[in-house]
Amino acid sequence: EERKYEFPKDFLWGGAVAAHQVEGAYDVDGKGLSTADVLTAGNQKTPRQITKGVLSDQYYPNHEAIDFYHRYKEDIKLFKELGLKAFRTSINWARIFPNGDDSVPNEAGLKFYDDLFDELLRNGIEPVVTLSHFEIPYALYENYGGFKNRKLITFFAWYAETVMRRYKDKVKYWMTFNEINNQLDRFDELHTWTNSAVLFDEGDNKEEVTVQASLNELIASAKAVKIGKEINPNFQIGCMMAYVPVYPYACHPKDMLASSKMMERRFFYSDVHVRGEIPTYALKRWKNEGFDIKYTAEELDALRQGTVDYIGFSYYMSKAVTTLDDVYGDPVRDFPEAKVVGNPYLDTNDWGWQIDPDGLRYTLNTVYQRYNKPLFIVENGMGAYDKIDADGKIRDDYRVAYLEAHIKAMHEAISIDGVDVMGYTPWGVIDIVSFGSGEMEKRYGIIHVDKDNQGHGTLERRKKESFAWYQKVIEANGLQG
Ligand code: P53
Repeated sequence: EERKYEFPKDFLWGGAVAAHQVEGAYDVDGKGLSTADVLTAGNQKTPRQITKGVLSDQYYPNHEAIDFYHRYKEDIKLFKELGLKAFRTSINWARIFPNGDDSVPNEAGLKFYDDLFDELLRNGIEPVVTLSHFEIPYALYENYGGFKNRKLITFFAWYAETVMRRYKDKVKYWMTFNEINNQLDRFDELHTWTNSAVLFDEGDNKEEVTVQASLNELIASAKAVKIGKEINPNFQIGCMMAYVPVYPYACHPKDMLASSKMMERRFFYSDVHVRGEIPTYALKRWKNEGFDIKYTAEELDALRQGTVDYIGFSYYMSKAVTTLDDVYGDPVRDFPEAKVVGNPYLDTNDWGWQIDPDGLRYTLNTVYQRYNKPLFIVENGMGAYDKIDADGKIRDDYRVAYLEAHIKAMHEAISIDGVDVMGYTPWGVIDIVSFGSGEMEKRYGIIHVDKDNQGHGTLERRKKESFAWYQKVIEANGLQG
C-alpha cells in the first residue's frame, strides 16, 4: 500500500502543554507564586487581568488547571495508549525556586519532576522540556522588577544549571524561553508580563523596556545553553519562537516592505539565538530611537558561546499587512504606515485566528533557509468549542481537518523542500487552560477534560474522536493517503 505521507524514521510525534496550564497545585509542596498565578480569567472580548498578588474575590483558572500535578499518571497512561513518542511540558520555575533568588532549590519541587520524567520514560515517552513557559516566580517581579533587572540573568542561569544537572540522564531535549518573541510584537501587558515579569511604569518607552528585558533573557538563555552543554554534551538545547508569518496584503512594494519589516521583528530573537550576535538592523534601530540598551562585552561573548542546537517553534496562523489606504485594518504599533488586515483567502477559528496550513510550509522553508538548523514544531493546533453528543462522543472532525492539513504541509516541507524537521508536538494534546484568554472552553485537546470556564466540572478525562485518528497517524508514522 502506498504511503504518501510517510515521515522520517525517529520522527518525534508528540503532544505539548505547559506547567502552569495543566498542573494546578499552585501553592503546594513549597511552590512559590508565579506570574501565571495572578492572571484572572478572561474571554474573547475581555482581557485577563494581572492582579497584585492573589486576591480573595477573583477566580484564577491556573490555580487548579486540570490538576495534572496529581493526575499525571492517569494522563500518561492515555498518552501511552495514543502512542506518543515525545511529551513537551515545562518546569515551573517557582516550584524549584519559590522566590527565584533562593540559593538552595526546593527538594519537593525537584522530586515532582523526577517522578514525572520517570513516569514518561517508563512509558517510552521522551520528555521535551521548556525552562520558562510564562512561569516566572512572582517574587522576581516584586523584588527586582522582572527581567528588566539584569540580576535575573544570574538567577535564571542558576535555575537552569540546577535542573539540567538534576535531570541530566532523563531529559535530552530542552528549550529556554517559550515564545520569547511574542513580547516585542505587541507591547500588551499580558505578553511582557508572562514573558518577562515586567509591568510598564508611567513614562516608560515600552519598546525600550521590552528590548532590554528580552535581551537580558537572550543572554540568560545563552548562558543556560553553555552550562547545559557542559553538564551533558548530548543535550539538544533549542530556542522557542512564535512564528506567525506576516504576508503582504497586496503586491504593492510598500506592502512587501511592511511585511519584511514585521518579519524582522519576529526573527530578531532567533537571529540572536542562532547566530550569537545582535543583528545590525536592531543596533541601528536602537540608535535611531535613542534607546539606551545595556550589555557588557562579557555578555556579547556569552551570546556567541551559547547558540542553540535547534529551533523550536509554535505555528497557529498567519497574518497579513497593508499600507493601502482603502483597506480597513488594525494599526501596527510604531510602524505607522502599516496595518494588520484580514486575509480574504483564509478562514478563521472562533477566536479570529486565521487557519493557514500552507503558511506552515512557508514558515518551515523561510526559517530553514535563514538558519539551516533542525526545526521542531513544538506547538500547533486549533482552539475550538467542543460539544459532547448525546451518545457521549465528541466529534471533533474540524480538529482532525486542521491537524491533517498541517501534517501534510509539514510533509511537503520535508519531502519536497528538504527541510530538516525533528518532530511535531501539537498543542494541548489534553484540554488545558488557554493562555491568552484564560478560558477552559477554548479547547485544543484530543483528550477532553470535564471543566468549564467558571472552573466547574469533575476533571474527568475522555477521548475525543480525534484520539483514534492521531493514534493511527503515529502508528503509521504519517498519513495514509
Ligand atoms: P491560547 C499568540 C500567538 C501564537 C501563540 O494560545 C501564542 C500566542 C499567545 O497568545 O501562545 C502560545 O491558549 C503559547 C501557549 C498557548 C498557545 O499558544 O491563547 O505558547 O502557552 O496556550 C495557544 O489559545
